[in-house]
Amino acid sequence: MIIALAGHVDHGKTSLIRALTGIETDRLPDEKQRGMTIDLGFAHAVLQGGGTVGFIDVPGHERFLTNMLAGVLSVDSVLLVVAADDGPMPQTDEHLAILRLIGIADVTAVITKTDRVEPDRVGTVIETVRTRLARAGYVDATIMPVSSQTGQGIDALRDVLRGKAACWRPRPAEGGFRLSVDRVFVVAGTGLVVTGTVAAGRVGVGDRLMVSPSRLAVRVRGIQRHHAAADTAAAGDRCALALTGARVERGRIHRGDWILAPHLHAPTRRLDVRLTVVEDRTLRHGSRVHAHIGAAAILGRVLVVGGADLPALASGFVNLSLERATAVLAGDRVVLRDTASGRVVAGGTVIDPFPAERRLRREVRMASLAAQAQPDPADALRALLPVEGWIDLGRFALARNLDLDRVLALTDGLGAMRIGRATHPILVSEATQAVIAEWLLRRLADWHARHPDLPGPTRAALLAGAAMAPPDVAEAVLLDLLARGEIDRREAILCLPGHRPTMSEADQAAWERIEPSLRQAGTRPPRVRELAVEMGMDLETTEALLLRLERFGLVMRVAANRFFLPGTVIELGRLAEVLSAENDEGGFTAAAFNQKSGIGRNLTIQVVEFLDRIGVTQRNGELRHILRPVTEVMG
Ligand SMILES: Nc1nc2c(ncn2[C@@H]2O[C@H](COP(=O)(O)OP(=O)(O)O)[C@@H](O)[C@H]2O)c(=O)[nH]1
Ligand SMILES: [Mg+2]
Repeated sequence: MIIALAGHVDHGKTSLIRALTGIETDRLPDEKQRGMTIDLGFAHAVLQGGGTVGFIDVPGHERFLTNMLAGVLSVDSVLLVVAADDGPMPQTDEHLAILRLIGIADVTAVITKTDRVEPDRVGTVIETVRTRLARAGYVDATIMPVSSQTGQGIDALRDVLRGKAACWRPRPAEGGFRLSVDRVFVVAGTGLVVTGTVAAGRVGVGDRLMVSPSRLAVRVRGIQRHHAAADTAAAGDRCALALTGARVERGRIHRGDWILAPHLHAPTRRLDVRLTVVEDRTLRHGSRVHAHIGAAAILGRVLVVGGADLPALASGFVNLSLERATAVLAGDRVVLRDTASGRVVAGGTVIDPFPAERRLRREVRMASLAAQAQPDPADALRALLPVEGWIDLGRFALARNLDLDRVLALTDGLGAMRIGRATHPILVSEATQAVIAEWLLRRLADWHARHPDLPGPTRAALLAGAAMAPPDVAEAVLLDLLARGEIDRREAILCLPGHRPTMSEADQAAWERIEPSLRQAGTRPPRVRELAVEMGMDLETTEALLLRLERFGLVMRVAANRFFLPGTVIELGRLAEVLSAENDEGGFTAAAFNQKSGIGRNLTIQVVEFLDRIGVTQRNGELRHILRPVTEVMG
């Protein structure tokens, strides 16, 4: 169990940890000299009767609020320290507000320095603190008076902590490993070490992980939990990881970086969050903020969904755009500080780390965010589907650090279709699928109507302009239509089943002039160039026309510069069959073919090679043999 401390500067946080654990957490020379905590400190106590509690000491001074946030954002339990002589002070209130905003479940108040005041005063402070805790929602919080100086109350506090540790349910170690780095240092003989509280999953010695957003590949060489070597660490543990890797060195890993299972590396700069504004402040639409996420503080800009400022104590959805990408996921805590005053303005959790770029009506966007804000993934899917119409399941799984298989299983009872590639499944509501399918079929029919002489559009041409859904969703619906035979595919071309191209009137008219000319020329049809002159057209137009006619099966391109009527090809194929039958060896030579056909040597070569190509004949040295009757090949 990891407990962070919070409270005003000089109220005795560091002394309390020393009294509980014997460990001095102010370790920087500056901290020792000034007697003030500047950066995070860590200590642990083995409790009598088993269990270890780790403590995160944080600075109380407002100048070091960033460090305080890095300490409390990752824990689920906090000791709020209030000195009996001062009573609650500004940072007491600020810290308490932060705990409430980020949803710290468990808060215990400790009244310190009781040796310095009269017992009456202790009672008064306890009552004041009780009122403030209740106002922040911590109605039943335990309040313990102690003196770190005399040790009074420390044992009783230890008992309270032991009770907590005994019934503490650590976060389930589900999902991929995540840890936000709060310290980086080099240990002689060990190398680079990072520390942090494990946000999810588990890690073992030898694991290959990734530093995000830098995408640095690392391997875990060693793990320490509570200052002792360990083989694994899991969600809720504080641990130190010794990392190795080709490019691992000090300046490459920083506080606020994430150490992740490699598949979770998906840094993002835009995220949707749900925030609550602190008392007496307003979260302004468009304002610049320091966003505290994990152990990082990143500059960013607030866009309140709906565009209006969020007043004090209001909750609402906000789109945050950050200056640096970070590997946040849904459920991660966020605290915003005003850049001008440095004060905390709002806090809450990430709802969607990967909001889509599309524009949605405000009500739809609100409904979508409300659906995604449901913590249970099955509830979220069920609520989201009718609002969005489709859900990218891979992204949904990633956003919540869930196995894709688990998410797929959750979709079973939803009465929606799963389409798309296995690696990129998309859940589409029946209504949305019907809308997209209808659009695709109508567009394809329109295309056929506009281009009756063409077999059909390419996939890209058909999908272009499908604006009601992202391209991958429309494509997934298309794949489904292909699988169900509602659309046919010929090579790269799509068409409605039964679509036969029909010739344009102009081509029809041209064909009526070309056909007699080819027929008259018999087995020696004119070259394309000659035909062009005859028709009074230029060469290019003639060639394009002949290629279109070929698609309708009216002519065949036997040589680069010559098109034949199919009937003529059959006639010449029969000739080859006759020659073969006459020959003792069952084959014929090109010379024999030339002699019999009288079409000339050059054209003979072109014709017999064409017959080879279409599979009528097969060449064996000088001789050619019949493979299949020409009428069968021409079918
Ligand atoms: N008399 C007395 N002094 C205390 C007690 N706790 C802390 N102090 C003193 O208060 C000052 C600030 O304590 P420190 O632990 O550094 O406070 P922090 O800023 O909250 O970490 C130090 O001089 C401590 O010795 C206590 O219970 N009794
Ligand atoms: Mg301190």
